[in-house]
Amino acid sequence: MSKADFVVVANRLPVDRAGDSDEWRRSPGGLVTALEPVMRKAEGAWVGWPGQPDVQLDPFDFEGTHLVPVMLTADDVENYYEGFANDTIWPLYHDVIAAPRYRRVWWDSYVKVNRRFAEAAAGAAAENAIVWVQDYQLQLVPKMLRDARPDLTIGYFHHIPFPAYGLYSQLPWRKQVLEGLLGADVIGFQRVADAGNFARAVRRQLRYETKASGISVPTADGTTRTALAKAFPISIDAESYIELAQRPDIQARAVEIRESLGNPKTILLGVDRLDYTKGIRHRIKAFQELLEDGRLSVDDATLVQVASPSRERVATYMKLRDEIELAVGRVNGDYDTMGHTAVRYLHQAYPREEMVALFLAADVMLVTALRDGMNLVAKEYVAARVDNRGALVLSEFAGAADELGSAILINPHDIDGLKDAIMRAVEMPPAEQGRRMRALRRRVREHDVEDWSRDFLDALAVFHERGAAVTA
Ligand code: GDG
Repeated sequence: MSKADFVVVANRLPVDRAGDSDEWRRSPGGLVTALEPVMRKAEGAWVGWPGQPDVQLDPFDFEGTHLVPVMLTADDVENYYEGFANDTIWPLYHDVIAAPRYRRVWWDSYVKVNRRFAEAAAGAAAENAIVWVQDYQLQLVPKMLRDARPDLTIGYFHHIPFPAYGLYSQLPWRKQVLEGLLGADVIGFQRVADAGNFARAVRRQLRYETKASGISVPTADGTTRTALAKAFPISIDAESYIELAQRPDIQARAVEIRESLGNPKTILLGVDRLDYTKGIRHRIKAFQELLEDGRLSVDDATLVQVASPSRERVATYMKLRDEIELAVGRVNGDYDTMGHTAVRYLHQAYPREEMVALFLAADVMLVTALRDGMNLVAKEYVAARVDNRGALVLSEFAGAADELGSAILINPHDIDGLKDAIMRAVEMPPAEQGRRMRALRRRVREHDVEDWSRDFLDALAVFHERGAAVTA
């Protein structure tokens, strides 16, 4: 295969293989949808892990994309992925909600695996290609790639928060990670505040100069180049949610869901990966107290919580699952009746159609994240409400709060405030629901995931053109 002019590098390939089947399916992610048109047009390549350990695969083509599998051993999965990425970086970057563990063997594995990704990307990229690296699992790849292939134009997008300097500085490898990221020409963040935190860490740790979004990075030949560190808030494929929400079978399913819950007056909904950043316990606590105070009754309010299984081999996640299930069991034990349940808890993953039916069935959507890069669920709920009904309670600690100001914004640590906000949402008159929902939907439709990738790639194109001018 000839080399590609556009290469995406992500921890995972955009395909899945069910169990021991040999057949690949496109995985249903936002990133995959966002990049599909770009990939097809550019005949791009995608470098990533196929999802199963110890499986060595040759590159292959799938629906117009050239896929370049990177092999991870079971040890790599344990140390690079579950260890450094998900037990060091994830908790540290989410404001140490859980304690990050700093283990040198994990770091060594992270360096080794990042190098493997960088080498695979360097091998797949044509002369002067554009390479777009995704997320916190691969923070060292931009620099490794630039060292190996100075001809490339390199972008990096960070899907999770970048923490304040006081927290970031805990990281024993803080300088190496910053240098790794600064290998990119454009470093994209979800929020303006994340880009600001990054620039501050660069100033404090590396003493590089920053001006507006530009960072002066010294190069090997004694000159400097400018890297751009800026917010590019990610979004969703809004149109596809609208289409699903308009389907009669999905609308009928929403009615059926309400019926199977006993047609309560109010359905409250939470949809999250089972993760300690999502504030699921805070949400359950607030709901439980509202039942206890008599402000809500189990006869007319049910909380549906979908908590899709996530990172089940990481100890913190096992503990979290136990805590949440204990809390759900307590509330239900105290408040369930024969005919009504307080919390319908579902530790399962559902097809997208079922998610949209749930969005349509829910009067109140609860997004109570303690820290979240963006939170796509908030945007999906809004997009699905083609009837302009429903109310969104949204944590100010989720990136989505910067754009979705017409939601009821809350601080999830303030349980009394959260309870009041839930009651405001439950009691919100239809006219106000409509007013707010229209404003929320306008924003999500006007800035969808295609705008996101276009904005990012346009910023990167400026560097690409400059590079072309220098080589010419
Ligand atoms: C990271 C950042 C940032 C969840 N359960 C099911 C299911 N989902 C889908 C949701 C949504 C996606 O997964 C989750 O995205 P979020 O943005 O809410 O959260 P993270 O997984 O933590 O994502 C986050 C994001 O990256 C993108 O940059 O926004 O801040 O943490 O699309 O709908 N989908 C289906 N069944 C489920 O059971 N089909």
